[in-house]
Amino acid sequence: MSLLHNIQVAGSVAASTAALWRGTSAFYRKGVRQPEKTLTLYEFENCPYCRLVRLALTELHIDVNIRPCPKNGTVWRAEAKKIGGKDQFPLLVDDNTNTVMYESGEIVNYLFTTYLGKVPNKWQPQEMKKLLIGSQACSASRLGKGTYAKPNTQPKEPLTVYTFDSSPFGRLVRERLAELEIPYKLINIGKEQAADMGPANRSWNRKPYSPAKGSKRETMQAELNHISSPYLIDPNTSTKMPESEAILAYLDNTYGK
Ligand SMILES: N[C@@H](CCC(=O)N[C@@H](CS)C(=O)NCC(=O)O)C(=O)O
Repeated sequence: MSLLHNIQVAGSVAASTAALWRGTSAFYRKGVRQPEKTLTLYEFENCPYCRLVRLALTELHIDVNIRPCPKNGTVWRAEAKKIGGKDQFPLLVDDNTNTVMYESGEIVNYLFTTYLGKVPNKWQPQEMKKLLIGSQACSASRLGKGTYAKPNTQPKEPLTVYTFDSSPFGRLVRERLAELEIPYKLINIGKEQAADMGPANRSWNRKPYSPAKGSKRETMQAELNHISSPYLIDPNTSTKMPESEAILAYLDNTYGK
C-alpha cells in the first residue's frame, strides 16, 4: 500500500471513529425479514443524513441499490426529483410496499418497523440525535470527499460492492463511486460474529478464520473465494477485485474523465 493511500486510510479510520464505529455489526440480522425486491436509495456518501440510513441498513443486514446524487451531479438527480419531487437526500424507494420517502429519521423508523417489526433502543429519536452529531463530525472530517460530482463516463450495468458502512477502506471506494455517480448494489457484510472483527484476514483471536454458518459472508467466500471490504464486481468489464487502492485506480481509469 502506498504512503498516500495509508494516509487516506488513516483519515477514514478517524471518520469512522467520529461516527462511533456504528454501521459495523449486523446487530439485528436474526430478526430481520429481508425485503423481496432490493431497496433503492438516492443519496451521496458524505451526506450525514444519508449516512444514518446506511448505518441502519448495515445493522439490519439489508442490501440496497445506491444511486449516487452528489452535488452538481447530472446522472441520477433528475430521476430522484421525478420520483420524489424535490432535490433532497436521502430518498428511499421501496417497491415492496410502494413507498417513496424523504427524511432520514422517518426512513430509519420505516426500515426498522417494516423489516424488524420494532425500533430498537439504539435507534430511538434521542439516540438518533446523538448519532447524527457523530455523522456530522464524520462528514466534516472528510473535507468534501464523496460530496461533489466529477466528470465521468457511465457504466451500462450497475456495479456490485461488498462493504459495511464503517469500513474505512470501503468508505474510500464509496466516496469515489459517489463522485463518479456510478450506480451500484451495496451488499452489506456487517460483522456477524467475534471472529469477523478486525481487518480482513487478521482475525483478532488468531484462529483460522471461518465465516458464520449460513451467513452472507459464507456465500461471499463460496462465490468469490474472498472476504474483505471493499470487494468490487463490475459486470461491464468482467472485473472482480478486492483492495481499495486498486479499486480506486480501476474506477478512475475506467469511469473517470
Ligand atoms: N431532514 C432531512 C435533511 C436532508 C438534507 O438536508 N440533505 C441534504 C444533503 S446532506 C440535501 O438534500 N441537500 C440538497 C442537495 O444536496 O441538493 C433528513 O434528515 O433527511
